[in-house]
Amino acid sequence: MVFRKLPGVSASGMGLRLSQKFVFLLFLSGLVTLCFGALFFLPDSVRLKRIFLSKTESQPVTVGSENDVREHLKKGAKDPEHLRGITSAKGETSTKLKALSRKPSVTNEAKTDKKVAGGEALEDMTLSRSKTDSASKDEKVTSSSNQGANTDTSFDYNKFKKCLLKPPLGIEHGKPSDPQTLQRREKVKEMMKFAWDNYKSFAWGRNELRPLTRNGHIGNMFGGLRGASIVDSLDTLYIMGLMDEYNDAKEWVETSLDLNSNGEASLFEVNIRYVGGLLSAYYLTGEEMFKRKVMVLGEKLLPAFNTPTGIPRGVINLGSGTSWSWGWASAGSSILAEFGTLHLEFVHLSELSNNGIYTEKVMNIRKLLNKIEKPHGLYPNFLSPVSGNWVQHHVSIGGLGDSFYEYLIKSYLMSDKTDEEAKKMYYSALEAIEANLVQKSPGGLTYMAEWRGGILDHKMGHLACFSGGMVVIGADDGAPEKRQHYLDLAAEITHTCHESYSRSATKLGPEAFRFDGGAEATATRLSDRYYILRPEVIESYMYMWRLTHDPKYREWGWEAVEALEQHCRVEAGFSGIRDVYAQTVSHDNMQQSFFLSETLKYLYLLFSDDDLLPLEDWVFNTEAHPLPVVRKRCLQGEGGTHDKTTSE
Ligand code: DMJ
Repeated sequence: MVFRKLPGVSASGMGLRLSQKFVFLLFLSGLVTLCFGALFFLPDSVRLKRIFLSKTESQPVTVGSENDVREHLKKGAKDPEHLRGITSAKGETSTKLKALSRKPSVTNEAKTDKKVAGGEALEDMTLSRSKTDSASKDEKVTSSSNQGANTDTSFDYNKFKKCLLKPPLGIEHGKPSDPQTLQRREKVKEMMKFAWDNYKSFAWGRNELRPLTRNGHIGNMFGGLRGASIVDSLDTLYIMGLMDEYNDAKEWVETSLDLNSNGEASLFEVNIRYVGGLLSAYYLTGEEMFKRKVMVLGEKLLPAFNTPTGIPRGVINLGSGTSWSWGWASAGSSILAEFGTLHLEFVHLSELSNNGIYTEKVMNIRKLLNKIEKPHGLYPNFLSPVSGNWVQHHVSIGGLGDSFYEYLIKSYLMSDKTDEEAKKMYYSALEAIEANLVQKSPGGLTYMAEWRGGILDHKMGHLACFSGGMVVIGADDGAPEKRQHYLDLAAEITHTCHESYSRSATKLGPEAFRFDGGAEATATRLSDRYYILRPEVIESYMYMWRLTHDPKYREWGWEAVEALEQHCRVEAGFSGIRDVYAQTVSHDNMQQSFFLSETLKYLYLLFSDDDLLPLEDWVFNTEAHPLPVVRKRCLQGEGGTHDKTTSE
């Protein structure tokens, strides 16, 4: 191209004068800044944004960090290796391997108010231990959303302590008098210390430890939040008396848990692990910092409820408040086990903040569930947050349904047995489950099948094994003529789950086991054979022990300890395994945060006296974080019910 010489314009630099060049450069740099800045306002899905603002860590090959199909599905989509032996327990994966579906109907009222700066998002990508400034900054944030969920700091912790019937840590931290049990408990404590020390050495501040490669895993479930293993471990370390470790964890939460993240989080996961973990740390220790943190985080979850029905969507951007449904969930639906597993934590958020908004949100979910017609009295797993109707008639006590049922009975127990509605819903749901799903195998094993529009799938997931514990904690409050029946049912289910362990070569149970084609509590598909350090079977042993004191539950728990030691302990932590039927195990290189929060905590409680976190005062959320029974009358009145005969 030929540039013509214009009069008055110098020949150098394309014929521009110095002042003209300066103006041109100024304009150009303004344009570049504008374009780059605009990137931060694009939706997360836009490719350009991903390129320019991409996270610093690539996703490792792991078994999912979450409870079931969800994480597996998402990872599987990106990572074919992940699918080898580790696909969804549901066998319903292949056609649904998609990323999140971004629904145009998303409501995003919080967006305008929140100052979600790309700078903060970028800052969160780096993992430094010197994040004191940004971490404490979020505690100073007052109300940033338009939901008006401000923190009222007037909660009286001393009064709360007086309203407990017993000291949380019992006499001597629940130390058992019998030497063998004590020795076993010490072993579990050593396992916790080993898991923790390795996490600290190799993955500090990351979400989970990858023990074979000795590094950290961040994953994509927590929307940029970090330190899942730290928050999940706080209460376990505290009740085990691992105080140096607890203090390190506390310090990290105080200085480095940055809540100003701007990523896509699972509402369910953030709630059960972070909200649950911080709440129990506060209730156990009285550290105000935990309360401040959890109130900031709780408020960030509220925009997920801005849907036509108030049923929250599964995924929320913690910075902008935008929410989506999981791409793999049918027709933009929300998942029963996700929106049905918020009640306990949200009631406590209201308690601590003296702001009813959290309780309102979860009571609204309950109201809708109560109103809607239920096929055969059952609750299907998928519900549209737009129409409020069921999307598919798939019912399961395992993945996708599980903790919804758990939270019904626990809501009743946590309300000091005043929440009659939760009680009614729980026992009628259990009746429907018994009528439609509970089966007896030819070999006499009781199991909970899955239900697809009236057709039974004779399969039980490891996740469904929590139900032994659930049925036994609710046995006493059922109709008097059914109490023994519930105790028997709980014992039978727990027995079946134990069988799924004892019928494997490793004495650890598979992800899912079947009762058809000649199978009895064994996995028939290669893809169901993995064990990812899940707690549910041990959780049921713990509750069965507490409520029956039958010594076999402690023996079964010990069998699990030995199997974990033999097959899952590696040089730098604990790892899941890919095939419980193979004598020579293949490790999945992941120490799940729920191993520290649940599996080891339940084992420790199993070998402790019942006065360590007594069930009269505490319910465990679905991630095993203890939350106190709310004694409204005591909290609002003068009295305290503390048993003065026992020491702190
Ligand atoms: C945990 O995160 C919780 O127990 C959840 O309810 C189900 N899955 C995992 C452990 O398996």
